[in-house]
Amino acid sequence: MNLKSILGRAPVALLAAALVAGCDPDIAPPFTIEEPGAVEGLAFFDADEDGVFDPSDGDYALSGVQVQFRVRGTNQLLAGGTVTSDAQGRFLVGNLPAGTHDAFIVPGTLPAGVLVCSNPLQVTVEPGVTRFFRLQTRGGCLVFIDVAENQPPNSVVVVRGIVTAAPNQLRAGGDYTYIQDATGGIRIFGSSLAGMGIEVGDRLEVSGTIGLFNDDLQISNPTVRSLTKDFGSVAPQATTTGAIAAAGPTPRAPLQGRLVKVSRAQVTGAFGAGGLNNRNAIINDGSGATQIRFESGVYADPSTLPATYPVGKCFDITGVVGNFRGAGQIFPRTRADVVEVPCS
Ligand SMILES: [Ca+2]
Repeated sequence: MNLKSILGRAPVALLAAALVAGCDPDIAPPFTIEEPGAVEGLAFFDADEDGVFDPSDGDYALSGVQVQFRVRGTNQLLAGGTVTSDAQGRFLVGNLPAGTHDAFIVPGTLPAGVLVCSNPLQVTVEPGVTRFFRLQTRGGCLVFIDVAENQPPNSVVVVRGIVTAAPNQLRAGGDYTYIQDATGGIRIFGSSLAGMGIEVGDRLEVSGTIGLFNDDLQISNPTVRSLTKDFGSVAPQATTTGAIAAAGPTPRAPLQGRLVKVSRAQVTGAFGAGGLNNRNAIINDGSGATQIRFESGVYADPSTLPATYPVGKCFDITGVVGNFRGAGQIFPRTRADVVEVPCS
């Protein structure tokens, strides 16, 4: 015996009391259940992400997409509730009970690189009415940076964050950009961002491919989706050389890709010494040794580095955290990011 058959015979006053006593207000009262309704749908790739199907904007219909209409919040299929889109992307399912149901898009029936950003979607069926249902798919879904970082390699991801290192700061070719959101920071790799006027403090939304380069996590082949000038600032997180070194072997460590500051770090090995690249030196604030690396946008010519930052001197250093094959590094973005301080 289901809820409807119980309540269907209950006095109205009792039913009202039951509803007041805490029944889910989203569930339509059973005595209003009437004739079934229908859903007519259109599955399409929304190239310009405006929610409207317009082939002149590059949108196109998707055939063969299977949609399962289910009892909301469950895996239980509604009778006759499985449909597949036709060559025009259209589908029609009739005889659905009135109410709000889940429309679950069977992921394997979407073409490669096509995503739904929320699955299942909700659709409300009204009695005696054919409801139109836009099944919007996209090339990517905006996620937090820490979610993007944990996607399988070569996944297309969409992230948005405040720029902490602008394209032309770190590398002369303009191919390193760093952004950060509340969950983390990450490098955007690609010179296509240079020349767009992107500056520190802008908010940047990009799509691209997540992956590792020399064990450092980055988003490659970026496409800028939006740029908001002067959005805000990111304060460097105080950290230690030991913490940067400890994060080095873990590409998805929270510190990786973040803007940080270490204080009173002493240069303990000369640039290029001990088999290091001549842009790298060992620094230590007493918590453990890590590397500082000056990229070509900060010093085009690394030959001056040993004299500018000699062994034994101490510096407060702001920069973004990365690693090279597991060795933790801090990358100052400008020469002003490195300030000499007394060692004690
Ligand atoms: Ca569109």
